[in-house]
Amino acid sequence: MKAVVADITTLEVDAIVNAANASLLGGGGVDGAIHRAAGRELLAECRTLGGCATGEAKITKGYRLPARFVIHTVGPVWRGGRANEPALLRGCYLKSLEVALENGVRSIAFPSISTGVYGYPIELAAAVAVKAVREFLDGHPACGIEVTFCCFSAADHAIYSALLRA
Ligand code: AR6
Repeated sequence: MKAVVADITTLEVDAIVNAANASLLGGGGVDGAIHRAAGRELLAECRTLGGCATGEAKITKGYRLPARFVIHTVGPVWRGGRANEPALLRGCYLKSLEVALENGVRSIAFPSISTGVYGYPIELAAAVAVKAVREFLDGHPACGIEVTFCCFSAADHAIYSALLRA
C-alpha cells in the first residue's frame, strides 16, 4: 500500500476506482474527471449496468484511460456518522477489491471515496479505507494486488501517510 498525490486519471495501473453515484451516469469531482478522460464510450457502457447500490462495486473497461478497467463504487453520503456510513464505506473498498481480484487486476488506485461532495470527514474516511484494504490484503496473501491511495491534496496525503506508517 502506498499514498500518492495525483490526478487519478493519469495513473498507469490496471484499475482505477471511481467514486460514483447510484446512477453510474457521471457527475462532478473524480467521477466527472474519469468520464472526461475515458471518453463517451465509458458512459455508454455504464448505461448498461443498471446503477449501483451504496457500498457495492461494478467494473467497466477504461477506454481512453491508461488504466485497463474502471471499478465504479458508490460511497455513503455523510449524515453525521450514525447512518451506517463506516460499514458502507468499508464495503466500497472490500467490494472493489473483490471485483479487482475476479478480473485479474494486479494494481489498483483508489480516490478518497465520499470525502468530496458526499462530505465524509477525511480523517475518519481515510482510517476506514486503510483498515479495510489492510484487512483484505491480509486475508488474501497470495493476491499480489498493489494498492495506491490517490490523494488530491497534500493535506489528504499527509493523513493517509500517517495511517500507512501506523
Ligand atoms: N483524481 C483524484 N482524486 C480526485 C480527483 C481526481 N481527478 N478529483 C477529485 N478528487 P468526490 P464523493 C478527490 O466529490 O465525495 C460526484 O458528483 C476529491 O478531492 O469526487 O464520493 C459523483 O457523481 C475527494 O478527495 O466524490 C457523486 O454524485 C475525492 O476525490 C458524488 O460526486 C472524492 O470526492 C460522490 O461524492
